[in-house]
Amino acid sequence: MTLIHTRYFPSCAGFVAVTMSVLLLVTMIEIAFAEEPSCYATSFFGAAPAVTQLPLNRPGREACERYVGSERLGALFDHGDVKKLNASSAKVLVDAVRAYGVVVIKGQNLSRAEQVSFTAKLGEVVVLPKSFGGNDPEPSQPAIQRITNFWSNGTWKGPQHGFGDYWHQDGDFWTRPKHHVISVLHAQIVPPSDQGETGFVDLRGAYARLSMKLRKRAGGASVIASVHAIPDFKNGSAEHLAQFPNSHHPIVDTHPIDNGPLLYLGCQALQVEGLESEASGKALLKMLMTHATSPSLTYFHYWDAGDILVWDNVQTMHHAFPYNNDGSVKRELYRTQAWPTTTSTTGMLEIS
Ligand SMILES: O=C(O)CCC(=O)C(=O)O
Repeated sequence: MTLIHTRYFPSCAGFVAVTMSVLLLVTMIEIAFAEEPSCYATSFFGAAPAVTQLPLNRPGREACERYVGSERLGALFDHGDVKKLNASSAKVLVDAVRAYGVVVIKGQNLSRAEQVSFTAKLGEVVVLPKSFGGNDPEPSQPAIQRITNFWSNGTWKGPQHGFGDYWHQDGDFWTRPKHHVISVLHAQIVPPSDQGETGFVDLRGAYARLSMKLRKRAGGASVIASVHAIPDFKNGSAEHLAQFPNSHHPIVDTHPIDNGPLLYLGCQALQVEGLESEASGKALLKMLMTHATSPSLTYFHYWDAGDILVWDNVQTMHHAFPYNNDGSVKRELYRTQAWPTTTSTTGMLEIS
């Protein structure tokens, strides 16, 4: 036995040593020749990656002035004129919205009716009560939300006009699973390029980067979305507001399609239940908002006329940022929304 040991052990150890050295060498060569980490590298923070990987929209990034932050939001979808989008490209788009949170489409020019048709390729089109949009309906297009500082009759809305100028998630007031709303925002006229951007927060990233202690504390809490608390609905008629019961969302939540973990925050105006007191709930929501809106988790989109942004509200918050609204500058965007239609939980979506 001893003989066998002394004869075979050294050669076995030698073999292991040689193998280890070769492996180490290969690893060192791989590291030495690996490409520089790309600024397009994406981290999906628990989302199943997109079936088709897309580059991110980061023009000007080399100057480090814009678009810094989130590693995932703002993928560029380039399938030509979206008026001609076929079902398989629409499927790629819906999957990209799930995986990247926010998708950017450049160089489009859609009429209101064409925007509604495009939105219908992403799911079931949402129609909101007219009074929720500040009584500014688009004539004969109930699914369109006018997001602009001029009324449809051409008069200026005034310096106080604002819509969506706070961090929020569209659709939080719908009872689950209808809270899973995809928004489509199309820019027709935009202010000078350094103003009026839309900011986005990555709520999957916000969960991934939260301390274990805060995850545990937030794990017992939910936000209560009430149409009465949502600033954009302040002009909603009593009749329309009465159609929406409160909706409760666990703050530590999962994505309805791929089950990836995320934070669901709604907006700062919401009440929080599940903690020792209302004040503790508010304090927790404030802390999580501060964490989620930190620069490393945000993407700011600087608009060009013709842009379309498509985003998933379950996994992002957004915020309209200021511009010189003195009546001399127009900002004219149109929003539609869809409930995505899905037949599986793996991230592969079927278009209705
Ligand atoms: O105008 C913007 O930049 C954002 C609009 C908005 O908040 C919304 O569509 O919910």
